Amino acid sequence: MALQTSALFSYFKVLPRTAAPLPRVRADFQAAGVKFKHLTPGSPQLGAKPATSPDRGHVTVARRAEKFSAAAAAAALRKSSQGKWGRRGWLGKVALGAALGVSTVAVVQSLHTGTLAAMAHEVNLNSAKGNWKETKDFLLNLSVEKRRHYYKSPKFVQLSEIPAWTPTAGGSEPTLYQRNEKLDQKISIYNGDITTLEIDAIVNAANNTLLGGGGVDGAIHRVAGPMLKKECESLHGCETGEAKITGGYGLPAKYVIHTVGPIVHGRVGEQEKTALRSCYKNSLKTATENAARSVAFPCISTGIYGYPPEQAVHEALATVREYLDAHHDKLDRVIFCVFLPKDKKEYEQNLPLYFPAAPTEAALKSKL
Ligand code: AR6
Repeated sequence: MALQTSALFSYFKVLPRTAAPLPRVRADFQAAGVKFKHLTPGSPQLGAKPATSPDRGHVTVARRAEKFSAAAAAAALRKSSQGKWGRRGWLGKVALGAALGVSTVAVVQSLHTGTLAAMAHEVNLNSAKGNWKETKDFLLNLSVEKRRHYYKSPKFVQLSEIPAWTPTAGGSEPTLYQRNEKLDQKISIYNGDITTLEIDAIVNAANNTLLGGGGVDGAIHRVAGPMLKKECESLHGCETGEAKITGGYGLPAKYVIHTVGPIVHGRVGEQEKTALRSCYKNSLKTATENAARSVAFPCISTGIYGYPPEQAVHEALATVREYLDAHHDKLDRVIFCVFLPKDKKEYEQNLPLYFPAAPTEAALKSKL
């Protein structure tokens, strides 16, 4: 941008001193649909009364430009953003901006916002038409404030509204893991709908096709919109225990990490346990590989796939604890998003085993 800005200034400097660029400028104006009759090398405003400074030319033209309506200027800028001027498009905008007395900063800004506005015009998250890659890139490059215009629902929950885990002293003995105060700040239980979370990534409990389904998968696809399915189609399914990432589209989350949990028929065996742990581990790995620092998990496999929630909670907590022990610098927050009251209870009861409080005096004494 610095380079572009200095190029803009050099272009300004040339304008009043030489006659050569003027026909080109005029052509640019005409191409933009602006009737700028007075802007000729021999006109009293420029050519016949040579400017002694770059400013003078700018000011004279600017005064004349007051006659132009804002609508004409907007139309000209719009035309320019359609690429009609090819590589010279931005120079044309600058010349036009100068002619209209617009500051260079404003012109440079218009280059940026004009492009975004043009893209925004094409983004329709309720339609499967359009290019998912372009839409995804567009949304990922927006600031969070700008991305909010595209959320399907006006209701969203910011990370700052979700409290970190506070271990309760005395309620966590005997524990399975060592106390680590830093990790407590990286863990939360959130009771509610995962599709409302404005964080880097939410995890989807999907199926092997990745083409949508019921439960949390259905909810995520509904809010994200049809572009999500289009991107999922390009992934060609997902093995049980693996994870794949897509954009979030109409969701407040930037990314969706799709994982496929094991289906449990009857008793939970080693295979199901390992597969469930892989879901959590591979989802976290996918998050960190994509610089997603806040991640929310639903209770994978515990709905339609029939994994008993009171057993699944241990695989979830152990895997997240072990991943955080090894990669705490890559993650700011891991949220266990519990939807049902019984899941909330399970997590509240079991979290102290994996993220324990400091031992109480009684516990310390009993060890002596
Ligand atoms: N937010 C958070 N959690 C939710 C939400 C929500 N909006 N909706 C449901 N849950 P399930 P699975 C909880 O059945 O067992 C789909 O058809 C729910 O209460 O969604 O892994 C897929 O396509 C439960 O605790 O996923 C697969 O075919 C948890 O999410 C299959 O279901 C998981 O329940 C996957 O089954």
